[in-house]
Amino acid sequence: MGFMAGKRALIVGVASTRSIATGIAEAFAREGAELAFTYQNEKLKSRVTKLADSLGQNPDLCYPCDVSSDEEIDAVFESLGKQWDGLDILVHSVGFAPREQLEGGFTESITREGFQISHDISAYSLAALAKAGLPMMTGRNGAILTLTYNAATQVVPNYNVMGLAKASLESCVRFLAADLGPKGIRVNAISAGAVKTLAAAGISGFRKMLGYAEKASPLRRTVTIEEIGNTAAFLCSDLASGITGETTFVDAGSNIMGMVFDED
Ligand code: NAD
Ligand code: 0WE
Repeated sequence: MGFMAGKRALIVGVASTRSIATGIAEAFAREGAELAFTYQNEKLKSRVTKLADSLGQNPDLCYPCDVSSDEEIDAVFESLGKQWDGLDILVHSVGFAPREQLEGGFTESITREGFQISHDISAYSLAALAKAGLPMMTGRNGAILTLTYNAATQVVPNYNVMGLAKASLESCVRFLAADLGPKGIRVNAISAGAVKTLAAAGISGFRKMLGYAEKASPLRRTVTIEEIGNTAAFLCSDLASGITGETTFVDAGSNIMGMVFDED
């Protein structure tokens, strides 16, 4: 029996087979959890129902949810509440800034609108989902997990306003953890190393960044969505019952390096 048997999880953020949320769903399913999903828009619906189906899950438990809409967030839990009497796990694997925010110098590229959108979609949405999901999650050893990136605390060229949004997201993890701990809900983040997903496609210089990770990380490689999924499964299971408010790096060790020399 898997270590997540009997757990019911809602996964927000599947867009393709390469999504980090897909790696998380695969690990959760392998460990015996029952899964529900959301998709951002109709264009992504069939990809998400296909994944649900391929993991032996009920594809009817896939709901539309653009996280910029309070109505759509509320509707997810209203629908899910008719199928499940409670929810153990909420996975938030969503991040977005308008593309032009992610190129050029920070001062030059940042705008009020870019700031607002990136913080709304990438940080506020965690609090919004936690708030709406709370009635279903209360009193059952629940866990909430989000995905962050080291540029929350260390400057990465071109990540720009998303770095600020991730800093806000990581703080949100701590405030939620303090607030929801007494209700039996743990809240954590995984800070993942760079992975080639849709959100990374078309970012100028992304290939270079993966190449850098292969040279500069202690493990001399990038990480996979399977590795992130396995850590997610641990953090959301009762195996991690003593861990909350924490950001766990799954980055082949990259974040520990203060300086890196060429190796040749
Ligand atoms: P992805 O493109 O596969 O996933 C991003 C998801 O965000 C998609 O499913 C997309 O539909 C969703 N999304 C965007 N705007 C939305 C909205 N308004 N409403 C609902 N959903 C919306 O890419 P990914 O790399 O798997 O990203 C998942 C998370 O992992 C993000 O938070 C990202 O910042 C984080 N992360 C990614 C990397 C990386 O290198 N890929 C590294 C560290 C952290
Ligand atoms: O969090 C991310 C990706 C975030 C992201 C990506 C996009 C591309 C498409 C947010 N918004 C958008 N908007 C789009 O229109 N990562 C950690 C991956 C990533 O993105 C970078 C990186 C890394 C690493 C952007 C610049 C520099 C490094």
